[in-house]
Amino acid sequence: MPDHKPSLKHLILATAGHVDHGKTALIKALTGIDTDRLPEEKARGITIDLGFAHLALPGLSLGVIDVPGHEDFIRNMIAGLGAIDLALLVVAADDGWMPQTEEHLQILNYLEVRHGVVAITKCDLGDPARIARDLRERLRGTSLREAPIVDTSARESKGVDELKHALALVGASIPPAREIGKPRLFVDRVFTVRGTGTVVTGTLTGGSLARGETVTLQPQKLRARIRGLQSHNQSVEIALPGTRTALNLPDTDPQQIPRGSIVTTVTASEAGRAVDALLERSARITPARPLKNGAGVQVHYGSARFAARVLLFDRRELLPGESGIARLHLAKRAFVFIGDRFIIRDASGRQTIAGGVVLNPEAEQTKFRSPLERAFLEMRATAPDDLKNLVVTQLRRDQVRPCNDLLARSHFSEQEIAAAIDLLRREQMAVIIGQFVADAAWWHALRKRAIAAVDAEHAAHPERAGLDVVRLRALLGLHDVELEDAFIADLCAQDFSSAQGAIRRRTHRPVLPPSLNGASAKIRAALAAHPFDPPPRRELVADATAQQALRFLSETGEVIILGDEVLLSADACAKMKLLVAQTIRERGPSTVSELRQILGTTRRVLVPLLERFDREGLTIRQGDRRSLKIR
Ligand SMILES: Nc1nc2c(ncn2[C@@H]2O[C@H](COP(=O)(O)OP(=O)(O)O)[C@@H](O)[C@H]2O)c(=O)[nH]1
Ligand SMILES: [Mg+2]
Repeated sequence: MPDHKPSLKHLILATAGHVDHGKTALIKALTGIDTDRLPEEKARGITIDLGFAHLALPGLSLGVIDVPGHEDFIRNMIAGLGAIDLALLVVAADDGWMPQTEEHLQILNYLEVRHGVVAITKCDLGDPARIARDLRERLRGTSLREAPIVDTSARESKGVDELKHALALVGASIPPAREIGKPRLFVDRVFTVRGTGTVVTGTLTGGSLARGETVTLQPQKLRARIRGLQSHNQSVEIALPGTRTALNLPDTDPQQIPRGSIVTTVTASEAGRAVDALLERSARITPARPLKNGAGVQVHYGSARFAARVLLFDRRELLPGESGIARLHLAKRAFVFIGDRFIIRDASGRQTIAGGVVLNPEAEQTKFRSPLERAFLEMRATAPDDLKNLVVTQLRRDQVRPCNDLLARSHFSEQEIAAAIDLLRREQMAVIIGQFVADAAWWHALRKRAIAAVDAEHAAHPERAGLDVVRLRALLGLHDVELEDAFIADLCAQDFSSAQGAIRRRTHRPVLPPSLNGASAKIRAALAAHPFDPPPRRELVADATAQQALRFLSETGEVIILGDEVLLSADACAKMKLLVAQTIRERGPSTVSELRQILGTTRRVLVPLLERFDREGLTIRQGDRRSLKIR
């Protein structure tokens, strides 16, 4: 078993450089592994597809990806770079800087590969000092500007130890692979092993994968179970981020898992066909053709390639040296995260024309050129890797989101996101309400609106309990019952309360407006005159004014409404309750008719009243008799 000692750092290294400059030979000299394994590669003597090796250095485990240098196979080259930590840029002493040296460097730059070592190869054939001077010049201003340069000759086995030393040194300065609980394996090979079934290999980032775990293959949304894993050709229980990993997915069909698929446990959202991004064009691109709005391109993302159309946000073309916001309409669905880097090549796949970083992976749901979206994208583009900026922009645009869904597809763990939300809460830029997080300014404005509506209701109808909760919900316009509930609970946490379907200020006491005094006095008098057998409701409440008075008396609890026909004073109701309980206790289970005689009332009143007592749990009906429910 390979050790997964915490002290051992796992990183992925990829080669880069022009064809025939000795990349494959150098990897063999470093690792002892010949990465050109295809028969065609052997026959032609060039690398066509990705090759893989492993290099163990003190404290460092390097997964090695050897890429093809030939321009015909750039797409395979980029597929290997989806998630690498450092580059080994190779330049032959006898050949110097060549077109794919330049193109590969631009690609590394776009992908923000900041760490690397430069090897001058075939030093037995040329003058490395002259090449080194040229290299320093060419690397100026690029992500590899500070990379050490090492002279090597695979033919004469020279410089290999120096190269290992340089790699160890650079490797030591790279932070360990991030474990954010969001593993993604970018599939670059799929094959079937007799007796084992389907195996996929790729570079694992963002989290670990374990044996027995259920994973999703994206974008095809296939579910699969991991039966076995290998890291660097050894069986393991858990594969760690930053390692080359093979997964045995026995129940899947290899035909359904093309290169470019992503194996993940992240289920928070779906793959989509539109992505908003910040595009950047290197000033070094020659010939300096513009990238036109609406152009068809190839997008290389992870180990996948997509045909796509580029919509520039606010310009007609993007020139070398410029950057701008764009929407990519993809020919097939992609599962991308905010902050992911990608490469854009022209439609015919001859030239690398731009790089980009994802600002919004769920662009399908948004209108590209709305002012809101514009503000969102422009602000996000200023710092696409800054978590606080991501949270702030998301909340400004969406106003409110379930906490667990916010930035689910980003390079940050749930804990990091929760901490960022909490920081914003303390800075009073965000509020947390139950399971939701909201933009503070928006939330306070909504609260203000709700409070104004409650106050207006109190002013207009002092006799009522408060603002009907159904009306309040409609007024909020949140279109989400859980969120409405959270809002109301938050409102009722202080100063407000909710009862009988109404929201009111806690200080609000319903008072009868003078205009209803007469009507309510009449109802009270009529109920008091015959407390146990009052006149029917329709006689007591004959008009709209009486109706309002009744509503008030009922909300204050003074009058009890029994169904559509009967009103009782609360006082009478309480007395009858005592009498019913007392009678049954003394005489045993009683019929309606017996109780009616003892109470001196009518069936019209007594039947709905007993039903109410049943509901309240005082009495229970057995046949035609009522007994007391024993609790
Ligand atoms: N003289 C000499 N030839 C080399 C050296 N390294 C590689 N080669 C040869 O250069 C050719 C291309 O090497 P290869 O590793 O396939 O280049 P790649 O296309 O960059 O992977 C092969 O014929 C190698 O034998 C070296 O250090 N010195
Ligand atoms: Mg090669």
